[in-house]
Amino acid sequence: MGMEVPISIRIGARRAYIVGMSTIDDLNKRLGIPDVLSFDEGEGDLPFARIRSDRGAADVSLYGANVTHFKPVGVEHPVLWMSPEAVFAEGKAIRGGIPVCWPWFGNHPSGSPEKPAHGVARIRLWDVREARVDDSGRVRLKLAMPGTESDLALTLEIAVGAALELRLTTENTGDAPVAMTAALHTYFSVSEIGNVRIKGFDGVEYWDQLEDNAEKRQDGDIVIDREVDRIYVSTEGECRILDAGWERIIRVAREGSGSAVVWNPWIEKSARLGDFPDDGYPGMLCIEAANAGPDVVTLQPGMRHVLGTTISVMP
Ligand code: TA6
Repeated sequence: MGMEVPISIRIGARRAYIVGMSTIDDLNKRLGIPDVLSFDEGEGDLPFARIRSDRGAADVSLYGANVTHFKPVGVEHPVLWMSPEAVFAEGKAIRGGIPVCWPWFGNHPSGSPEKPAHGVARIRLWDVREARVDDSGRVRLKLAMPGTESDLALTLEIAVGAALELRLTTENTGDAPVAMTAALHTYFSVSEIGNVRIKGFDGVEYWDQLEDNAEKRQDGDIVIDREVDRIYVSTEGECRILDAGWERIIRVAREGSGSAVVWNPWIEKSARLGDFPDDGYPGMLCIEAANAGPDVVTLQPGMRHVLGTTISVMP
């Protein structure tokens, strides 16, 4: 399939998005839940789901299936970071929240300009398949990326309560094995990067993407005092972001993820990114549940793979 362009129509001066042949009004009629879930046109007139459960709030851009906002009830600061210079427009990845990197992480192995960095999922308009409140009071959305890429079909399940859960399911709909890499590219909001330590990777090997993937080993907690762009390999466990400035610990659990990416662009790279403010890097940190680097998933025909992450805040 070629790159899908979101289906939208212009109504007068406004642009209306047809999400899986549903307008925003259709979505609200079909899937809206009073006081809990509604759909609207948000930044860039893109379609958004707004979730307000009694234990947490979240926003989801249907363009890119990006959870752009998450804040548990009782937590003072939002958990996810969004660049103030993020561009919300077709063809551009949203700089912040949780971009879905799929079905390749980083640059495409072919290097073809037809294949955008971090894949196609984050620049497609997704359909909404299901919306419900589960027995534990969590609001659950199921989104589906239209079409396939290399015979791979993709859905994302999002659950919002005191914790945020994402499960990205890839299915091989073809008749040949397909190799893929992926990441839930989570941008976390932190008080100040100098106040932060990351626990959970002590002794773990990583590929340093700033040194041609040189293989190194983590000694103790991760402290960010320069540009960091690392793929931690053969690691499945949870990690914790200790933020002394906001006196909180963000817990990041992963499922179906054999690797984790840790990134902060620091000064020079931030300056090179047009949608990233020069003074933005001290307030953010990416820790990504991934299948990246050597952690390639090969899906046999008919097989499914789930890549998941659960994000929560501990006092
Ligand atoms: O996850 C880290 C990384 O691969 C970095 O190398 C940097 O490129 C970042 O992703 C953001 O990529 P993007 O294509 O969203 O600018």
